[in-house]
Amino acid sequence: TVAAVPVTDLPSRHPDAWRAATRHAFLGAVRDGTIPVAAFDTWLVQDARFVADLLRFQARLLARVPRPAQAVLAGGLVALVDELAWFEEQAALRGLDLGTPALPATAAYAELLGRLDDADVGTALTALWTIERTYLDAWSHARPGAEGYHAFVEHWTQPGFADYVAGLEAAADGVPAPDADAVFTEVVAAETAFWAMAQDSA
Ligand code: HMH
Repeated sequence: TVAAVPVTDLPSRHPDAWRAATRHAFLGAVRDGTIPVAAFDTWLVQDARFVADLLRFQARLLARVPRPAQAVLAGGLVALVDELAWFEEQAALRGLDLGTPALPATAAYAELLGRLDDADVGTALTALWTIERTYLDAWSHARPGAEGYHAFVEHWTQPGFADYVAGLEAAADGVPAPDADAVFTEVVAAETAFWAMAQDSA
């Protein structure tokens, strides 16, 4: 058997895919203020849907992770419940309807999360780490963010979020995935498609 790959090696094993997901033009536009308001609002509504999908996925995954990973996943679940409330507040402030249907990239990402229910635990944990690590790095690229977007950028680059991602790293490395590269590239492609969806909507 081949030695397991630590998850933090995955970005450098797939540099082009990683760059596409974490240096996307959407983030650059949030940083420099050229993001069309409609594109940002589309992102916000679709991401609220994604967070609701992720919360359900993570609840199902929590039920089957080994003992040491339980605390980090449970803590993350509570954070996702708060996160949904935060999205609801932001949507209300901006007059957005969170009942807007899922766009194709959101629906495809939900379908990927559904398939991960049938994957081994190591693969699902590597996917979860990739989901969150991509977000942390992507929003870090948008720092400090243009006027009006600071709260969003800060939200996703808080030290507490980085700590959570570090916890997920330990959880994922505790249960090696049979094909970490495959699940990593699939998740990263879904993240790239998600940014592109928001940007192309405007
Ligand atoms: C698309 N990926 C996407 N949205 C998010 N909120 C996260 C990751 C982080 O939870």
